[in-house]
Amino acid sequence: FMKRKLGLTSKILIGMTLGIFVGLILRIAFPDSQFVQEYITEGVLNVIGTIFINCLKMLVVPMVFISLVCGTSSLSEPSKLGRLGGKTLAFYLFTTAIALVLAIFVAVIIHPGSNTLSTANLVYDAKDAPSLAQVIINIVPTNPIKAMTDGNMLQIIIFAVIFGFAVSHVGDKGRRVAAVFEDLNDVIMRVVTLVMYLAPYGVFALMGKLALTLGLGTFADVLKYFGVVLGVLLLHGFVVYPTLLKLFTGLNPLIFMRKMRDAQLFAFSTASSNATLPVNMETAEHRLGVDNRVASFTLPLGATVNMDGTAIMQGVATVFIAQVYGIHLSIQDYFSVVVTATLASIGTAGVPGVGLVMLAMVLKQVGLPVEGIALILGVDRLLDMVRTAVNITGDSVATMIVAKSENAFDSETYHDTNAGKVRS
Ligand code: DAS
Repeated sequence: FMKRKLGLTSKILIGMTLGIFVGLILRIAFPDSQFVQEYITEGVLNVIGTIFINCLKMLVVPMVFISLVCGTSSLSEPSKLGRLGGKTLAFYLFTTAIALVLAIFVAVIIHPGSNTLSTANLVYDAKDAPSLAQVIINIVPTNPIKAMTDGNMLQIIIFAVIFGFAVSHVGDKGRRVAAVFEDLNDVIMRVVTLVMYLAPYGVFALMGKLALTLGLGTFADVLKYFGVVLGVLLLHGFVVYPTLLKLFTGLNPLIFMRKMRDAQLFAFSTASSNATLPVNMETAEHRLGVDNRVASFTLPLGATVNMDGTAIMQGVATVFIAQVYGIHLSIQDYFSVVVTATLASIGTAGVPGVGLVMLAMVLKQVGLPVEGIALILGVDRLLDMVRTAVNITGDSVATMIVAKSENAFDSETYHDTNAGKVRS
């Protein structure tokens, strides 16, 4: 039974549960053991978990470049590319703004931040985030190969789109080049499914290490903050997204949510949109029926510019910190939080903890003390995992809506429960 029937999702969930269980047992049995710390937490678990994440990250640059060249070379008219880009960006900004308004509204109503929290001697060194002008200038790579070695996603996307567009404008030669990229795309997607076999083991190690290192003490005083962020994340992920999908495509959102489970579990375990991108693309194209020419564009772009989950954390954190410091925020302040957080999410890549870097930028914008971030650091890792799952789900919802509007969507694949299932 174990061999044949268990799908990847169940194996990942078993890996996750076992990891947490083993981690907690070790933590209780050997509370301050140097051996456990050195050879288990930082040893075996750290090695397996990091190798698993690196296997995923290893795929991101080649897969995004190859798949984008494939996708854009099949979009012959420039107007199509423009329309696709415009629709995608508009929808990303729209859902991020909804997420922020929802977050701020709930945080103001529930009022998680009370003045009882001590704000004495808090320290947080904020890394400077790039200015908006710098972000826009940085989008064009001066050296595409360097952009690839640096993993600069926006620069890789721009270069691949221009290169792919040029491929579709050199006649027969272009068709031969496009055919090569189609084959390479199949190969890279096969590598993705091979890496997915590692998931149960990788997730076991990641959860085990987390259970061994997470300080539960900090939860007490910021439990309300944690609860509000988690609540809005779940609301956005399980209510807003299914509603938008139903509204804009008429499709049954339950099928979407079920098929997105693997990608969401990857995002939760890795806390990295970038690392989850290969799985999200494989899901979109092979299980949800989205055509490569849309998914290859909207998902890499979304992994970088669309972070609804992160925006929710930023909205709640801003209100929470203002409440703890007893600082009143005006409607204008809230509005500038929405604008700053939406724009901040554009310039940063989908890697663990990037949400906090952007939060510092948002707090500075409304004149709140940045060291207030020190209050929420302790619970940020767990929230990062949940908000990353929301981030990539948001990318897929927008992809489905854009694909359907561009007739680049195969309804049969979407309704086929076994389409593209990874059989291990
Ligand atoms: N972990 C980031 C991501 O990959 C989100 C965040 O840090 O808020 O999407």
